[in-house]
Amino acid sequence: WVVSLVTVVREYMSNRVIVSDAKQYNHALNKLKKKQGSTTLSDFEVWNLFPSVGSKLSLNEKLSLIKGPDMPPGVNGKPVFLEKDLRTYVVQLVKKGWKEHAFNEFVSDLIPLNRSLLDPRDEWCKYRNYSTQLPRASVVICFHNEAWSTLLRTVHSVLNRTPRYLLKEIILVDDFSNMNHLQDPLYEYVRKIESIILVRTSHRLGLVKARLLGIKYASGSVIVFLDSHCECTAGWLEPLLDRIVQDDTRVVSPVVDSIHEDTFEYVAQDINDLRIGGFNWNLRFVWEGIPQEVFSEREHPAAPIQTPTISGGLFAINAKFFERLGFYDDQFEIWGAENLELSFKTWMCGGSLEIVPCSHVGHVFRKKFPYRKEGQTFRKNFVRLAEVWLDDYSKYFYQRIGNKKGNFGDVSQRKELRKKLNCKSFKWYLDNVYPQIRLPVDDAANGQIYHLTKGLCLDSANTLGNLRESVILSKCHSQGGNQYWTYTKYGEIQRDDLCLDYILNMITLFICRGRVASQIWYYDMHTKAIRNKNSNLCLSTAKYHTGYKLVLKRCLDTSNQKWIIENFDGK
Ligand code: LR7
Ligand code: MN
Repeated sequence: WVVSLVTVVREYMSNRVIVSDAKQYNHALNKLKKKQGSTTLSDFEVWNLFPSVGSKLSLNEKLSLIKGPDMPPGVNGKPVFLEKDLRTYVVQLVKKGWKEHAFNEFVSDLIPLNRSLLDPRDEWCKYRNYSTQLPRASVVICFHNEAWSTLLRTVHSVLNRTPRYLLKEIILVDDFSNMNHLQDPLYEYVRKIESIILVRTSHRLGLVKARLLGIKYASGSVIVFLDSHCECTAGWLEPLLDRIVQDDTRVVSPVVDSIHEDTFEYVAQDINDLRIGGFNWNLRFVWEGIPQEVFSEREHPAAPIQTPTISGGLFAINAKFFERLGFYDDQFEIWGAENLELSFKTWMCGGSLEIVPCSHVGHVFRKKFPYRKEGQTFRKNFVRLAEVWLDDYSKYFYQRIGNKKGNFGDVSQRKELRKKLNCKSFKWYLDNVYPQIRLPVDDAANGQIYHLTKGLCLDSANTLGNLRESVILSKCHSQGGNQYWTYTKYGEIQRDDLCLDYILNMITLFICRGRVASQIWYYDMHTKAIRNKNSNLCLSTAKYHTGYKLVLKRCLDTSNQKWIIENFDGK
């Protein structure tokens, strides 16, 4: 790839932890101090100094928009609520932010770039003695059209909460953004900050190739990756580096806390109810609880814990070890699969994965991706992953995508790498690292469930929490995915650990509850009816002006109650 612009600026080297480094900011700060004849500024005054690019509103206007007394907005990670009755042009600004970023950019812009956060660490963490030989880290942050305030808050949180001697540099990789604030204004802003390298790609690389590019500029012996909408908390880096200095084949992840997409509240995970990483047979990363056996053997809830997978965005890895693992598959496009690739190969090729609960980093979780078109699946990435690492288990993934692999390119080099590194089998990984995995039930029927004549399939986007309309009827597409079901020999209709359920008069997906009657569905091969055991009602189509809906009705052997469960042989 061609790099169009590289800037390394080390204007003022100093050992102090810099609170906020933009020249413009310091200049304004000094001016204000002089004017007031004081040396300290209130939080409020500091907040007022930050130019907010997103909303060009006056201070008074801003103040009038925000509910509640907290100043500056978002202080200590608190949520920011907007007043109910906003002027039309403000409503428009808020809408625009949501549309462009799928989070509340307007609110984010109201919060200082260097806002304070509470220390989310357990007391146990604060008395740890970390190695005196901690390595230095290069922090790589890739972004495509990120909002100004989330990107720079990520950067400032690193600068503010990382001891200088541990931070080699921050590498910002701009993956061909076209938003104005990320052009000259970003360059002007970061060039005044010591130890920031801004790399821009000359065409859209996608997150994996952008990371590979960032790695080339990393000179620290450890590389830390962050998404471009994160906030690091006190002492986040030391415990990660400490695990790596003890064993450089460890790949370690902080606890990923949540920054609310609407209010930007920082919500720390309770480490007594810690989540670790798993995956499902769509090859998507999922969060899971800690298995009981592991839980009871732990030294302390804040002690590092091994995990089958990591979420992929926030982690630290020894640069040499990463190189030995062949970094990432460089044919991965835009988004997805690299997290599991790294997870599988770390375990299979001699390393290990850990979550370190003494390290907390927040991330803005969002429900959709602004850069992703509806229906775009990045299938190629997942097929490449399955081809290289899953051995015979790849069949479970292929069933999920209707066995349509598409053109996934050449994977021979990645297979060679696996051989050269003498990596263990996927079976070994499942048996030893992820024994709690749910294997698809082989003796059940797997596939679509569709109406006999209407060409409509049971379809669910699989989101727990949205009971109403979580299961719908849509045109059959034979691509697996949201129309892929498992009909077990006990009569459950499942998707991973969720079961088709009839509760509160709603047909929905709910956690499988051990074969309760509301989750048992009898299929009659002759009448083709699907009858719910608890209610004794049958699945039916019902016509509405918006199209067909899935409902339960008294069993009457009518044409709207005739279904086919694919691959069901009557057993
Ligand atoms: O073309 C692109 N170029 C980019 O540089 C597309 C994205 N990106 C950047 C983007 O600006 C962001 O900083 O890549 C980063 C990840 O993209 P997100 O934040 O839009 O997606 P995400 O939060 O769902 O990403 C999760 O899954 C991805 C799969 O490829 C990556 O592994 C992300 O790093 C991962 N994020 C996390 O693990 C954060 C923890 C939350 C979880 C789960
Ligand atoms: Mn993200």
